[in-house]
Amino acid sequence: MEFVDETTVAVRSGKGGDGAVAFRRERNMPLGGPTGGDGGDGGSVTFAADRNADTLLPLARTQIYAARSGEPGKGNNRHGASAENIIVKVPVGTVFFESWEQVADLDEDGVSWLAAAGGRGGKGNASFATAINRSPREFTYGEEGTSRKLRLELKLIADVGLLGLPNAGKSTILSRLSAARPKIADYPFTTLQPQLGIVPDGHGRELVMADIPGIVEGAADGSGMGLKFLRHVERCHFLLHLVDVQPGDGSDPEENHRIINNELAAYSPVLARKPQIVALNKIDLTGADEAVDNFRRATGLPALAVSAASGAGLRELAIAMFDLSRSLRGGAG
Ligand SMILES: Nc1nc2c(ncn2[C@@H]2O[C@H](COP(=O)(O)OP(=O)(O)OP(=O)(O)O)[C@@H](O)[C@H]2O)c(=O)[nH]1
Ligand SMILES: [Mg+2]
Repeated sequence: MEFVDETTVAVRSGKGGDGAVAFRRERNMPLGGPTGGDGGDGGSVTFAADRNADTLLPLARTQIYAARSGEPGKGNNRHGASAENIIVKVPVGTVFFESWEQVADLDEDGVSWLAAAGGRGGKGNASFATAINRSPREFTYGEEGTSRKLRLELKLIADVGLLGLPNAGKSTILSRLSAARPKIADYPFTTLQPQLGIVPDGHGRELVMADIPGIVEGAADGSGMGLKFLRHVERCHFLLHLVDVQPGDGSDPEENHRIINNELAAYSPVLARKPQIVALNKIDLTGADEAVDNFRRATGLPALAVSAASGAGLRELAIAMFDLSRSLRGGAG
């Protein structure tokens, strides 16, 4: 399914039905007791986070969610029917903005937000009868509904953001560590949309990892896909920075590592400060050992050495991720 992570929608709740004015008809009495029923409530519009939803595409197609009005009250003390409420399912991690102000953040499965409450139904004249006024003509109108224009942004909820230049082997790593089966190919820009995978540790704990594709030199200035997918790692606890240790295009691993960090810093200082695990990938290639040493020496980083192809170092990588995750959460989980 097409991945849409930003859209605008209009919502409108229904007006409440008006209260009715009616009287019992009895012989000998021009005006019997009041029997005007209350109006029904207008329908509301609610958004609910659902972990089975993974794109805002259905909302982008629909554009407006308008609930119906409640029915007016009737004679014989009959109340008008209330309109049906609309519940719109959105992916977990959907954030709502109204005129640039954040108004809701559905960051957990099952949580919901009432975006537009239905107007309450009006009172029929039966509600106004008193000992003194036995034939009231008063009633109230149903409340108006509300209209809002909302902008929705999906920020995937992942623990780990997987970054690296095109062709670094991000999709291959994701497919080795999780049950996700992304497309893998020996050319850049194979992956065009963020992909999620769940990494189990074998002891009942798991980490959600998001592969963020499309970061290239100059992405901050709009090159290629740009940096729009980086918002999906804003809430990650840490990043897994994957570096091809022996790039086929002859480029330099340290330089490639720097490019990603520069783009991160250009996008957001907060993101640039997130803890990183650096992993050098493709150590199965000949000459990789020397390249690993060079990288560690040049950067001073304790980069892990892995091969997504052969599986070498992946266990250590997984352990490092779970350890870091635990220490970032203050020892819990
Ligand atoms: N030799 C070797 N090749 C690898 C390894 N990991 C990935 N590759 C290859 O590198 C190429 C790119 O791998 P992908 O997983 O598609 O890379 P990616 O980072 O997801 O690339 P994009 O989606 O284009 O950004 C593919 O041909 C993979 O088979 C590895 O550990 N060793
Ligand atoms: Mg990929």
